[in-house]
Amino acid sequence: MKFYHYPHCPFCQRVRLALAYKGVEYEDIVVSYADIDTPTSLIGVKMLPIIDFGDGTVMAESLDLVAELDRRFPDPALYFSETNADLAWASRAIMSIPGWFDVTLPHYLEAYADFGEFDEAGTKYFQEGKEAKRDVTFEQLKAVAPERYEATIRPALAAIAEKLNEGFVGESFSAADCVLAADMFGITLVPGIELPAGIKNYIESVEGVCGETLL
Ligand SMILES: N[C@@H](CCC(=O)N[C@@H](CS)C(=O)NCC(=O)O)C(=O)O
Repeated sequence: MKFYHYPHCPFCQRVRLALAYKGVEYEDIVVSYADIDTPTSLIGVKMLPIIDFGDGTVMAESLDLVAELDRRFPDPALYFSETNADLAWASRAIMSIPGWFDVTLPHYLEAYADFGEFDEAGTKYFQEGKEAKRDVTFEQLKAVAPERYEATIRPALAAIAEKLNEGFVGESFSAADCVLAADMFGITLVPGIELPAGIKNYIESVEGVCGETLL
């Protein structure tokens, strides 16, 4: 089984946590962010994460992959009766916060500089693509990050921390936690901001349960 991923990518991190939780053995394939051919030859577009299960099944889409991993490797289970509503909530909770990516994106390059995806071409592809899409430079985004964090992200994270109340999304650890912790992780890379109480502990406890660190 082969796992193709970008180490910085929250969608890939969702799957990485699920793989680790289940103790599944796999070939770890870090793809350069500038490598168009590898993902395109597997699924027709440049998008990760992808798993080649080695039996003719090649799949993308993080939520589908987590579900498929649970089907193929049921023990320990990641899905319970309440998981679907929790997962639906978790999969939107972070990514729907206005400004989330503007604040986190510029910091991935330094944090993940040594993981293989941000080689020279990968760094250029990532930075130029994201800057062009937003019509703003990473330096400009970094300069306004603390202000934007205060305006939209800190209040949203505080509400999430209150909902978690020092526990997991549901009654016990589930797929929703792989998704929520992975999606949140990027904010821990942003200097000069203060995270609401409980957020860092939550991410660390998910990493601990899975036995995987996201950086
Ligand atoms: N809906 C997909 C989204 C995956 C996705 O957006 N991956 C990004 C990396 S974070 C990607 O491959 N981007 C390629 C590019 O922008 O060149 C999932 O949940 O897996």
